[in-house]
Amino acid sequence: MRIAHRICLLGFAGFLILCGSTSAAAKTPPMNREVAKLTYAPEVPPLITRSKPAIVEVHIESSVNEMELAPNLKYRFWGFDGHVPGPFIRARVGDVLEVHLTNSDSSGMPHNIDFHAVTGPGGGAKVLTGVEGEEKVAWFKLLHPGLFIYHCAAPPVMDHIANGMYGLILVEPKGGLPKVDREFYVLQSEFYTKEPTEGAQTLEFSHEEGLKEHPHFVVFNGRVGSLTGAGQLKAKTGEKIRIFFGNAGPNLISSFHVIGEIFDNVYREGDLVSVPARSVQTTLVPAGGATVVEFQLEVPGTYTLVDHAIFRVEQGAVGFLEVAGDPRHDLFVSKDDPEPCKGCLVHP
Ligand SMILES: [Cu+2]
Repeated sequence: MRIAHRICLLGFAGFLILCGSTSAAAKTPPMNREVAKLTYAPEVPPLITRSKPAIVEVHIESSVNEMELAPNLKYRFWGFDGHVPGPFIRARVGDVLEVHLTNSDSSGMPHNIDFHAVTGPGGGAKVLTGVEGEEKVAWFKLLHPGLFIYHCAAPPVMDHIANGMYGLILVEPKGGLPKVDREFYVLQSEFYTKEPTEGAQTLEFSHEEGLKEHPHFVVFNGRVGSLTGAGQLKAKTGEKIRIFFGNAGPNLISSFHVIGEIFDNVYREGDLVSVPARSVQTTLVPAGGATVVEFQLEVPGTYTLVDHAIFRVEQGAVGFLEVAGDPRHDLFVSKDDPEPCKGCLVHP
């Protein structure tokens, strides 16, 4: 068994050998190899232009980093590549994902990755668990197109997710996705913290609050304000945009909505095979799920991304898309100037 296993790994390195045993091994044509271009939210890697499947090499590091969770409040995030959410991975159906996961967490915790895009035990977690200083390598053939969450699944899994170990992997369908003008990576998640002591500048994780499903923060892209101010998304009228939206949970379902827009296409639950839903106001995204939405921009101004379970806006689930362009008085006009919306979190 051990010898067969080694032969299989050698096969993946050059000639992909699909194996159960050496005698049953079957060869497929050689696959090209490429190193995945990883990006961090809200950036998305470029469209795949090749026509043949490839071995897609992905290098990811797990670590613990103190970063800002809310203005003037820090948190010890457990994350991938020092980012929360982790890198966006873009591949295509039929590709082989070659994962190199290095544990750089000096606290001594083991980490791994469960890719929801991977077919096999634990979504890969069972073969990727590594301790400090260790690099684990595994190969997974991507059988299903879609937009998928990945997350650490080392025990206790809920703590590893709650502390920031997640991201998105896009498996493009055969033939790829239609070109749009801009793509964005937005991921929602919650954070559960203890009541801060007076003057504390660092918040501490609370497993108990997680059990009660009482988050203190519900955020986009890992912190309060990631998509506001300098972080707001930008586009122009006339453009078609696509948002890859994930919900890492760990507990809540998201009611994803963009104030002032109607989604032209919703690839519900990240399903890139079925015909998308058309003309949708708000779409549900389960914990551990994702969606892809597309819409055309007609009227300039500020649009607001929210979880329409609207109290969550006060917990951080809000972001802006600033759209530049000439007014469209044929579509949106008033005899009065816009009223300032003082103290309003959703209409800047
Ligand atoms: Cu972990």
